[in-house]
Amino acid sequence: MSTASASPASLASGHRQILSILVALVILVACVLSTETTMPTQNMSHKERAELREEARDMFYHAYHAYMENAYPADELMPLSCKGRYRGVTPSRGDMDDILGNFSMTLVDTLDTLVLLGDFTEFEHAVKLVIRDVQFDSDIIVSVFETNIRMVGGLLSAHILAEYLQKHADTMHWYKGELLEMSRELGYRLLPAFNTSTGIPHARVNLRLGMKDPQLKKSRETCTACAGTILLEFAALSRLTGDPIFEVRAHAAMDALWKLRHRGSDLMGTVLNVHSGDWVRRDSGVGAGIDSYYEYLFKSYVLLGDDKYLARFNRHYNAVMKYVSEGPMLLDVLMHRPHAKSKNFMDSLLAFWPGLQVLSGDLKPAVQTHEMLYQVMQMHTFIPEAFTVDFQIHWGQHPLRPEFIESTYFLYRATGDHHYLQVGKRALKTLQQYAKVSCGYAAVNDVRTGKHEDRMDSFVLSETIKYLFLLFSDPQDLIINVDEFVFTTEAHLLPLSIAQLGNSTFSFRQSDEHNVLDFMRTCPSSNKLFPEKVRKPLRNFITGSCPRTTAGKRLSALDFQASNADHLRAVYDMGITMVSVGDRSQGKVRLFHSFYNAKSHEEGEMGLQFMQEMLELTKMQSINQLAQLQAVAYATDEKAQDWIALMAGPSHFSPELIGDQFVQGDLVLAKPRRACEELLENAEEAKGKVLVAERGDCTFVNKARLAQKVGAAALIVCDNVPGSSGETQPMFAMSGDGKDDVLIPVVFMYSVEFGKLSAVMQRRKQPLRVRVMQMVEFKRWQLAKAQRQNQTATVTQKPEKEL
Ligand code: DMJ
Repeated sequence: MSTASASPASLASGHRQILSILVALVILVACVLSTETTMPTQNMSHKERAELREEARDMFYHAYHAYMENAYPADELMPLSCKGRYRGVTPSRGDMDDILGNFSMTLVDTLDTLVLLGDFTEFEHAVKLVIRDVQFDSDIIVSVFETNIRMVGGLLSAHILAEYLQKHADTMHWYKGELLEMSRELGYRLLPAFNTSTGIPHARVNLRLGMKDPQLKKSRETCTACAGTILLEFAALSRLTGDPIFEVRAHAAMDALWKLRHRGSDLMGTVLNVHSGDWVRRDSGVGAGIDSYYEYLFKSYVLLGDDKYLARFNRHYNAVMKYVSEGPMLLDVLMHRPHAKSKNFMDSLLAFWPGLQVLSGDLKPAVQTHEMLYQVMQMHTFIPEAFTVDFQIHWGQHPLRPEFIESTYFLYRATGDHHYLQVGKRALKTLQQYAKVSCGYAAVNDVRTGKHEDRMDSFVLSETIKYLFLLFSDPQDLIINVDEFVFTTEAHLLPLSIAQLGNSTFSFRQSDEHNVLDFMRTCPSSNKLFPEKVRKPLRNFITGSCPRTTAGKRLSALDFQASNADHLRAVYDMGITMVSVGDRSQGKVRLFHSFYNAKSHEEGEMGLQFMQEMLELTKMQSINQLAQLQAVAYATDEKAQDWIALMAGPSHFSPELIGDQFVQGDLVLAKPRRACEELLENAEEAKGKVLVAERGDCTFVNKARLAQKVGAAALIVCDNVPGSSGETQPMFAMSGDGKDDVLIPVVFMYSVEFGKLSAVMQRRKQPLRVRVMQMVEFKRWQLAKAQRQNQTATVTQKPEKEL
């Protein structure tokens, strides 16, 4: 491909592929380096396991009591201020608050964990509180997905367990199905969201007004996971109440989603228009925006016994394994161009995937991806919200999510390998050391600094600690047999016996074009697989512990996959060694080639060619990186003759400044500086200017929306980690939330670079005027200027010479 003639899109995708190959090379070396310190898998004694179980129990009570004593009836505990978070009262965090409905979410979400812990007294007390205090008739817009998984799921599971205790523990005889009635009422309040031409529900609904809330008039977009994570709860709701409407609506939404798959690739995008059914974001992976859609396809089959869902799951699963999965990594591609990677980072939500793979019987890739995630965790203490393919931090937040522990639990259950107990122990101790505060557990704002955030999501109690407790419990320690239940995406328990309640509304085996058997993957059986054998090659690439299975034509740099043990061995045989450079934690490597190390002269020649190709690819990678790098430039003199540019990172959610486009304006610092409120104090001043907001407290895109609302020409988000710099840290692109409503350019600056700008700003008496543009364009501009100056100098010198 000639770079000069390629279109920008194909160029970008080509570069992305190359980039992923290169960074993949780095990642596996990083695995090797970082696992040198990995503890060997030791069997865990029964005593230690029991101690860890009790520690998980203590963790639960520490968080639960902190919430109950300081926050209840609020939805969430704010662990740093040690008080409750109420919608409409606590300062808004923007869209993130759609999760809150002033319905005591944390308590509802936690009810079934109390039963698993065997604390019937507290469960009974908590159920009474919920019945007494929780109501839904509020003029509040909530997320349909979150309300369903946390509230409807929490109420249903608690109802089922309350009846179970009545039967098996001779307690709670006063209970008459009140929680089920509450979940029915809440279900009804969510139903207006399903009135769309496709049947795919809106993302948000007003609990009191349904879709009649004027703020919802423009509601169009939702994510695939949001629309596709309804069926388990709604089917249970219908079957337990005898009211078919919920299940009918949820099946219809699933059917509509299925029709939207790309017929060529069988992949789904992440954001769509609920009315037209058009895709808004065609990125396709297994993490944010789509995760639990796949989970619910598979679990709907398990819970309801409808094999059309298994067939659908298998179709998608095959597509994911074909296009998205790359060795242990899972990288987004475009659903309509699945050979092109669309991102070079992964998000922490995809950590649920190995757990789902275990349930579906594909253990080997589950072990691999889990191992990769474990490497990331060891490198950064917690798994950051997003990390690049070479394990660098893309987004450093960690809200104490459960997914990695959930997968650890399922892998342990499937394999019995004590490695997973050791992993769980490390996760537990990390939470204790870095997230525990006097009032609960606090989310980590940035895994690099360990700084806390005033946030404890309800899933910490309903999932994170629950899965830890389950991991360290033997079946006989538990009051219920968890194997008789399906865990929803929020880890609520729905009994398999729900299938027996049947569904009178329509036939389950409706016409479906797919034969399940056509899509069954052949996969290793969990009985025969020893996970250690799968994990080990990921740690021992360089020592070449894997036998080389294929011989044949030369491996080219373009085909090279660092996740492929044969490729690494081939590279080694060609006389190429990899040596780590700089800080080991960055996992950077340099390649060296020598004929002396090659297995044969012929392979030495191949190695030389491989090195040349690698060099070419590296050059292209830096061109690509340069193309994405943004610049914040300012003039150093009054006449604006000389300019300096400071590097900045782009964003995924704002328009790209292409070619010689730039935005110019005076710099204005946001007040308050993090720009997370409804409005800025200095909104007037910010109009038409380049606004600066500090990173933190709310999402990048929320800051951007606020900047746009006050009429700023552009936004610079500056880092909140002192001393961070683009010189020492990889530049990244800020992620958004899938909506395309930000129309002003938004760039990110690390602290050192912004510090320079801020120093100039303070020195100047006049406001500092800056230009936001592409770095490559800035360089071109400067070059052209220098050439012009040279020419002028030559022209003015010429006559003198002639004289
Ligand atoms: C939970 O609410 C659920 O697991 C959901 O499916 C994904 N996000 C959170 C936990 O990270």
